[in-house]
Amino acid sequence: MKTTTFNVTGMTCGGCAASVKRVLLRQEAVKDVEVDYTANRVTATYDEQIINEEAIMDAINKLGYQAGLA
Ligand SMILES: [Cu+2]
Repeated sequence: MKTTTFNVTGMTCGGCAASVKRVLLRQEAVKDVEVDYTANRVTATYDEQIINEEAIMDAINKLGYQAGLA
């Protein structure tokens, strides 16, 4: 299990935070997600054998936000 913090821009409210959280938790390999949209931060805990940082960032980007490694 690995925990990574991503820098995510474009989130403006609790609804954005909830969307990001929902889409990541839909992946079975993602076990926990914490979002602080005021700090542009998303921290995810996941099974790194199944999913990697790029796939997590892709999922966030598909929602219309811009994810990078923090
Ligand atoms: Cu929002």
